[in-house]
Amino acid sequence: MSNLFSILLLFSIIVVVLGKLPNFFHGKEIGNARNNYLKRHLKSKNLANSEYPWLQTLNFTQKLDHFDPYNKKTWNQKYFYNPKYSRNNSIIFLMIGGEGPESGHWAAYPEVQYLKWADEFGADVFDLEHRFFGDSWPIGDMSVASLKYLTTEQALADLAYFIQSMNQLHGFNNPRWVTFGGSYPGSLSAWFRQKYPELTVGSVASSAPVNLKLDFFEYAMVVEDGLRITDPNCPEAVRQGITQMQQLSLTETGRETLNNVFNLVPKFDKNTTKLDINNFFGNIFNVFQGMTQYTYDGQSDRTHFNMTLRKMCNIMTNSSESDPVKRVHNLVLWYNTFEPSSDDLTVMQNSYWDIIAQIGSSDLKVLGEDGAAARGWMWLCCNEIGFLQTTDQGRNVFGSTVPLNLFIDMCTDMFDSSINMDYIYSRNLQAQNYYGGADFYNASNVVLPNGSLDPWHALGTYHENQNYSKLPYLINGTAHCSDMYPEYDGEPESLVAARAFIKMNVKQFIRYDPNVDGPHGSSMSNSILIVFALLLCNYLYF
Ligand SMILES: *[C@@H]1O[C@H](CO)[C@@H](O)[C@H](O)[C@H]1NC(C)=O
Ligand SMILES: *[C@@H]1O[C@H](CO)[C@@H](O)[C@H](O)[C@H]1NC(C)=O
Ligand SMILES: *[C@@H]1O[C@H](CO)[C@@H](O)[C@H](O)[C@H]1NC(C)=O
Ligand SMILES: *[C@@H]1O[C@H](CO)[C@@H](O)[C@H](O)[C@H]1NC(C)=O
Ligand SMILES: *[C@@H]1O[C@H](CO)[C@@H](O)[C@H](O)[C@H]1NC(C)=O
Ligand SMILES: *[C@@H]1O[C@H](CO)[C@@H](O)[C@H](O)[C@H]1NC(C)=O
Ligand SMILES: *[C@@H]1O[C@H](CO)[C@@H](O)[C@H](O)[C@H]1NC(C)=O
Ligand SMILES: *[C@@H]1O[C@H](CO)[C@@H](O)[C@H](O)[C@H]1NC(C)=O
Ligand SMILES: CC(=O)N[C@H]1CO[C@H](CO)[C@@H](O)[C@@H]1O
Repeated sequence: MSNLFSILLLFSIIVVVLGKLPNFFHGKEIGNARNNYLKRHLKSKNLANSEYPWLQTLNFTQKLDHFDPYNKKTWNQKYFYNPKYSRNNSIIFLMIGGEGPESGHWAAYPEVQYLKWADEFGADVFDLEHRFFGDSWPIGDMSVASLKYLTTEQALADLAYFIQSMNQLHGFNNPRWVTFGGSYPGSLSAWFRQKYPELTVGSVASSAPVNLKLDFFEYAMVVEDGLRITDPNCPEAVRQGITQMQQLSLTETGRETLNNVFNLVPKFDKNTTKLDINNFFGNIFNVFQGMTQYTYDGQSDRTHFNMTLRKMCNIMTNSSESDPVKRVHNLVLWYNTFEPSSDDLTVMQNSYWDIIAQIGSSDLKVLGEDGAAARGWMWLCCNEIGFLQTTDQGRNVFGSTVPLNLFIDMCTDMFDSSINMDYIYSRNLQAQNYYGGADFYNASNVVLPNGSLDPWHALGTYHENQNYSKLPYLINGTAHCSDMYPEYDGEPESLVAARAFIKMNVKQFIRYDPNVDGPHGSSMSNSILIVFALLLCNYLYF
């Protein structure tokens, strides 16, 4: 573990201090290089190469548009290649990059679970960065016209073309690829098995939301479940705080109180609109999200001990603080010490329009690395996958403080007026129909682990079919992507069992079966199948 720590410490020196972006934005941590082990920061890429001399950082000539045969444009897609464990020239593991810069750690840090398995099974390892994130730019700006090329279908087709090309380049013999991914890349890993089954033998899709719900109010409900499991008095304590804050937000003097308690910058004033107030509650909800989503995770001491449901409930039920609103503020202060959103930890950034001014730009220089990642992620959500984390339906202790409208407005304000309610709804519906959602997701040889405390697990799929190894696995008492991280002392038994289950199935997937795999594998008819799949996409999508 000491190795992991030195990596974490190293990164704390190069923390990107964000101007106005919240530190936890829309279900995703932004720009905190210390912490985000899973989507390790771009800045680390050069360090990674000196840390892991065996790791190769390479470019792949990728197609711009897989669905237009007349479009011959190409671009450089970044990938990592780790041949350290390669013993077989046949078994290949692919880590799928997601909504942020991909770093070498996920291809090379030996304690990461799937890399331990790569070592054991002698696999070649690749890690492909997602288009429009990190260094992988099909087009050098993020205008709406350019972002039309940022879709899940293009990203899956990138993976397909990458796999086919690597098979040729490396001359893999009877290639048996297994894809891995966590969170949104977990969804891609699941969908890739569904859409391109002939290119892989199996997939692990960790904490994969495959239900593309636009209004993801269930997130808040799982947070509440987590509070209740932790301490039966905790949900009520949260409800008291939020309800009082909501009442305060309705009057001018009440808003003045909020200004003072939370040290808001900018302050609520006479010009404050409903949008500003929704945005404020969105920022408050972000803190509850950030404290829950990685609770007890193996990524660092911070998530083991400090950013946990337990800690959150201790603060929210603190009997030495009689004011429920101040308890919420204590929570914000606590969270800021681990996820600073500005230099002054006592300040709460509170401007909707500052966020829009940054993420609303299509210029990569204005956006910066973190702004670009946030914009790309928002685009995926607004344009296809939904996942908008509201509190406006179902039972939950957050009341209706974070309505869907906040995010619909955000989509329109960040992109343009064509990205409106109708557009967002219809694109989301198309995507849901295309992938099938939680109920109609279907593929063989796929393990779908989720954590019971992870709010994202509510969008997972749980229909099992052992006949063709569609294998959901709910891990009791863990959070987001917990199965992917290095082992740690005192981890729950359920996690140990989950990893063993995943590994056992990966082993099954890659098992060489001469009756099924001919001498040249099963890839003969691939190109025909792919052409067919592409036509289908064309038909459905463009
Ligand atoms: C990959 O291509 C980018 C430009 O798209 C370039 O900046 C970078 O240096 C290339 N990296 C390698 C390893 O060739
Ligand atoms: C590769 O692994 C398979 C089993 O997974 C084994 O049958 C085969 O002999 C191995 N090939 C080499 C070159 O090690
Ligand atoms: C409110 O908006 C008006 C018009 O934009 C502006 O003149 C005024 O200074 C604003 N008031 C405050 C307190 O910001
Ligand atoms: C987390 O909290 C523990 C005490 O509970 C403390 O010893 C440790 O330094 C903290 N770690 C981090 C990274 O904040
Ligand atoms: C409890 O509340 C008091 C008064 O606000 C504060 O000083 C203390 O840090 C709080 N403890 C926790 C665990 O939040
Ligand atoms: C689901 O996938 C399996 C394996 O590919 C296939 O045998 C089965 O027919 C599919 N079921 C449906 C309803 O599509
Ligand atoms: C699995 O296959 C068996 C035998 O073909 C069949 O009876 C059973 O219904 C199948 N189970 C599922 C979940 O499809
Ligand atoms: C999950 O774990 C908790 C505590 O470890 C235990 O009380 C509970 O019964 C478990 N739930 C299931 C479904 O196994
Ligand atoms: C099988 C299973 O555990 N399904 C659960 C998935 O998560 C939702 C939301 O928390 C639950 O309602 C399901 O029971």
